[in-house]
Amino acid sequence: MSDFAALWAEIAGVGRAPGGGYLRYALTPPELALRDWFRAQAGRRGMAVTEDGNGNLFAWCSEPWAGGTVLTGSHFDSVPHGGGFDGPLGIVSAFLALDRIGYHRKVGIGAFVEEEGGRFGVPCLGSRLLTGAIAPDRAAALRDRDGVTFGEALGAAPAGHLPQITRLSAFVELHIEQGRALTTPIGVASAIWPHGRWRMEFTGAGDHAGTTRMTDRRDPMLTFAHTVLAANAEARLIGAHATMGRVEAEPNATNAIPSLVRGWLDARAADTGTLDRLLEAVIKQATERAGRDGTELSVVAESVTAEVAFDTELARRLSALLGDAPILPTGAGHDAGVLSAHLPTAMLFVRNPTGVSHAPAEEAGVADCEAGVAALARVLEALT
Ligand code: HGY
Ligand code: MN
Ligand code: MN
Ligand code: MN
Repeated sequence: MSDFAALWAEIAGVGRAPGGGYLRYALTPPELALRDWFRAQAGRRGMAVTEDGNGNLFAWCSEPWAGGTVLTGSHFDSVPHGGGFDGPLGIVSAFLALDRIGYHRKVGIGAFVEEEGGRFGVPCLGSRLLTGAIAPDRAAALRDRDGVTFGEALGAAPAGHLPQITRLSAFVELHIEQGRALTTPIGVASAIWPHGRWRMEFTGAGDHAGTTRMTDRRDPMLTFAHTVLAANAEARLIGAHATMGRVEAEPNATNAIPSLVRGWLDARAADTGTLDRLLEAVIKQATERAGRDGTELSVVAESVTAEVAFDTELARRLSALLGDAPILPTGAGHDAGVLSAHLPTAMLFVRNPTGVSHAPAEEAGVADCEAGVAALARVLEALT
């Protein structure tokens, strides 16, 4: 068994979900088990482990936060029934890359909390807190589906912005590629599409399914259904991506017209202008339809992530170092995108043969993962 396969096997069973994929929500038992594993791996390598008071964990070869340190790493949490590579691949690869190049370097490994926003709703919550991109009070008050707040799950008020982040000389995140764009084992990221999550609440009048005449209804499910179709159509028209993958209905009964439907719009586009136009078009259609249905619509932006252009020089340098690895953009969000506003940042992508992610079919071949470790080792060696 290769070094990669052996280390990967240690975590592959953690948080496997009945029904397929993984359930590794932030700060729940499977994710906490992975954090313990992280501490043990760091300890085995003589690395000091620190926490930043925001739920992010770090292992350091050198003095924590020392000037000129290169940080690498990713996240352990998953979306519901997500793949096992999205996140953990970057952390496992980081330990193995250091095994190759030695621990005498100014390198740290980060495990960022709640990257997916799968539990508390805001993606990249840990890196946003660390960089001051979200107020600690707002983060502390975010609730999961059981009503538990992030502050309660963390066991303390989040510490918020750590100015020492800017002392680091670079952040390099290795990540599985999440679409069908990469046909060689390794690629380098150029950009992240601007994207966001909007909670749309459609309010109508709850009533009896059997006795309410069709003409007397104010059914928010109709407005929601129209909005789902409109989002899809507008995204196709504009050349962007729109998804409504999460929905809640109240009272959620077969024999009652719902009083409320809550649907989340995930919208992404190659540039901000296109994203703005998409959002405007979807809201316009939803509002018009609400007028016809006698329902009401409110829209709340839960998180908006601006377009990220990674450091062009660094991307070119890493591509050349890796034998002219392709440089490509992605529609997926990453902690690297948040950190890129504060320090030179790059991402390495490992090929995904199924092209599927955020679903159980996400895959990466062992040989490609080994190539990823070798690539990250070369990069860390060159940057330190
Ligand atoms: O792209 C996303 O949905 C998340 O940031 N991983
Ligand atoms: Mn993800
Ligand atoms: Mn990820
Ligand atoms: Mn992501």
